[in-house]
Amino acid sequence: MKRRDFVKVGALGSAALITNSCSNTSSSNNEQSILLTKSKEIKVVSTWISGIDANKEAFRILQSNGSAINAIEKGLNITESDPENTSVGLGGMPDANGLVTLDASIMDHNYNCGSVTYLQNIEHPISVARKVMEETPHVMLSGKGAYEFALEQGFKHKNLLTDSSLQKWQEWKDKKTLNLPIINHENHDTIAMIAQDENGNLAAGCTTSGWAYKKHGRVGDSPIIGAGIFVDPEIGAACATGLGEAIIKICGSHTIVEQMRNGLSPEEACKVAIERIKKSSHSLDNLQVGFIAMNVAGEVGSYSMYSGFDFALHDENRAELIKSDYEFEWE
Ligand code: SD4
Repeated sequence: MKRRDFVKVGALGSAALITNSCSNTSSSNNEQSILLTKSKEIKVVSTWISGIDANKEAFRILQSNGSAINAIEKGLNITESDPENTSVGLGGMPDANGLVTLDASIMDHNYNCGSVTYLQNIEHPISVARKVMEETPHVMLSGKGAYEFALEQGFKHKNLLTDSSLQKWQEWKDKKTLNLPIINHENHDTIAMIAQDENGNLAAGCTTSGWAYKKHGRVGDSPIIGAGIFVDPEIGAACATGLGEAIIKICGSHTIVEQMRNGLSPEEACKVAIERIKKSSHSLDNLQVGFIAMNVAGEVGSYSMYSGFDFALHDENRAELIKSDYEFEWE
């Protein structure tokens, strides 16, 4: 190696090594990349208050030597079955046509990933996404094909539209002006999660019914690898919640991981992505986006466009909801 620079990383002060293109460690390694020491402390973070219960289940799995990918799937299944969460699975708000259409994605520490979009009548889209990852040569299945695949894999057809969601949709439809509701902290609580297991491996996942009353056929960021979630085995992982259109435009989660590769802390990296959304969006009015990130050293962080975003953290010492730093005060 011709050049070595040692830097400190974040609060954990983990030693990190920056290599450059002169490095002779690998002929294919032409990029600058921070090398972080993997933490072996199990940990889960996820978006919004629903993350508390989901984290609990994910952490239970990690504690019994489970893998990060199992923790993600089983943790997110909890939120998918919760009829009180109106942005995910059962009880999720329908699209403009009154149909509950679901998006989900999952990714492990080996770049394996799977996702489903526009999936209907299946309670656990995250588990179908995992099947896509493990049982097919594909990354993404959509709509009818995703549904048929789910049935083939043994998932059961289920009506996910609860009386309460149906009633709200009916009231919305009965209004003369069919405005889309604002995506702010009051009307969305999509869950995205990152877990680290005892081997230091990371995995991430996201599951949602998307933007309430969205145009029929609309797909958000959540099932798009690089936008809704991303995991790099040597660097870390990131996930998104909020207005998917703004997140897709900047490949939000991938952007964050690349910023961490350059040596930024998870929070600094999330902030860069929010700044990029500021540049790339025509209007920031009511444009809420929240990112969470974790690097392989176990350091976590978040950042959102507006106040009101929080994330749940569960490790050996605590299970708590943490308020995210943000760009603008929500008025
Ligand atoms: C979407 N990102 O479909 C999702 C919405 C969301 O909490 O996060 N809601 O655009």
